[in-house]
Amino acid sequence: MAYQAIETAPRSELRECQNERLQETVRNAYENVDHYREALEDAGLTPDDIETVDDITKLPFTTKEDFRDEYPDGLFAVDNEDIVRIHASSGTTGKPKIVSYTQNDVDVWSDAVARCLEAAGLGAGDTVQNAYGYGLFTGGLGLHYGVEELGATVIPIGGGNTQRQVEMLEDLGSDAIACTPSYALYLAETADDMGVDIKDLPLRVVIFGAEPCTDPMREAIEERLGVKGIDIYGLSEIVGPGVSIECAEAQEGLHIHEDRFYPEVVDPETGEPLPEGEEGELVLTTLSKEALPVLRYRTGDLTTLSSGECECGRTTIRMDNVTGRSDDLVIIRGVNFYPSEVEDVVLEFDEVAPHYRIDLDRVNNLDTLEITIECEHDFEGDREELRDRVLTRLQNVLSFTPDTLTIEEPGGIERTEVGKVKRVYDHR
Ligand code: DLL
Repeated sequence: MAYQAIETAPRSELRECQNERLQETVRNAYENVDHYREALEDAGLTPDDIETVDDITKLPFTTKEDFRDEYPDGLFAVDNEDIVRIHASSGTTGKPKIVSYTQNDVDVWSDAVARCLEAAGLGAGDTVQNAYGYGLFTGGLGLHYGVEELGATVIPIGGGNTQRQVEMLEDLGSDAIACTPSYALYLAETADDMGVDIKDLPLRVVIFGAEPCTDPMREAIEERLGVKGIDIYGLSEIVGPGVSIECAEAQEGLHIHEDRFYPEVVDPETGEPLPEGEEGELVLTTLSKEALPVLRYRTGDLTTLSSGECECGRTTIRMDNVTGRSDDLVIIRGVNFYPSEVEDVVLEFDEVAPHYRIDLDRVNNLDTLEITIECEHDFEGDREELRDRVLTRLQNVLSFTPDTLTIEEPGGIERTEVGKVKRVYDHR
């Protein structure tokens, strides 16, 4: 069962739909957005050159710099009177990326999120506590409209207010909560402090996203909250949450709503398309956005695509959980690693809590790396001995020794109540 028939349709049917929508999207972009008209002309193309999705690689990429250069509305393809909603991305530097929606875009988005929730095992009669921030961030309203579209009940509590969240879980018996993975863990800690065991409540699903979540982190969420953790992915430039989701049945990769968003994976260095199964940067093209058609957007997110029918019956292609971005790569004294690799190692240890931070600095012209971890509440062993074991494991995996490894008391690492967690602090 799926929310829309297209999710389980034969590939040939999906392909036809993609071809048609790609042509319309390219035409919309070319005719209504100067940036795209110029980019296509520079590549010697007209919309007639794009007949099927096999032609997509002829198109130039769109990058986050294009969004910045065209700030605020240079990439919009419709007039103000057709725009019903504006959102913005949560960038950490410079101007945010402004995105817009027509009424039809909002409807398509709500449908995409409803499909996600259905894939996560939710339906009419369920109550979803929405702990994503409401406002310019797409998480809050995106999930909100999806829950309503599904016919389920939404509790629009928004981010933060954690004790209240726990009370709502208890008093209203929410079936699901939507939040970032780091917040799910913070919720568990807060509930512990309040003497509430979330495992005893009706809560059965956490829809987590907006941040990477490694496998050990997911296990910690599932164990502490007594739930199934379902990963939802998306980004403002393409739509917001709802580009893809894991299905509750298999939980083996995230099904992409391919009739709405066309995925490719490319080599992050060269931009060359990579064969299925190879990890690279996810590139997405919107297939039905009216207000903001986006051609071949370089998401920066690293993943792998895999096709083949899933045990849930969906025929759509799946992407691996995103555990890093091409621009997350930490380079320190010539050694490269992704923060998720540190997370993987640290969380192998039962004595260590699923929280960490990485500080990079430069002392006397030399890069330094400090990793801070936190021990679990019930840890009563020798900290020095634990430190040595974690250090040895980090050395083996990263081929690199942090200059300092600090073990904090439980709760010693600052938690993020609202928005996305920040784990890497580069002071260089
Ligand atoms: O984070 C949209 C969203 C809201 C997704 C709620 C899921 C749930 P932005 O603020 O534009 O949009 O940030 C998009 O966040 O390019 C990824 O780097 C990261 N991201 C989003 N979902 C995931 C995920 C929202 N499931 C950027 N796993 C993306 C890993 C994710 N990273």
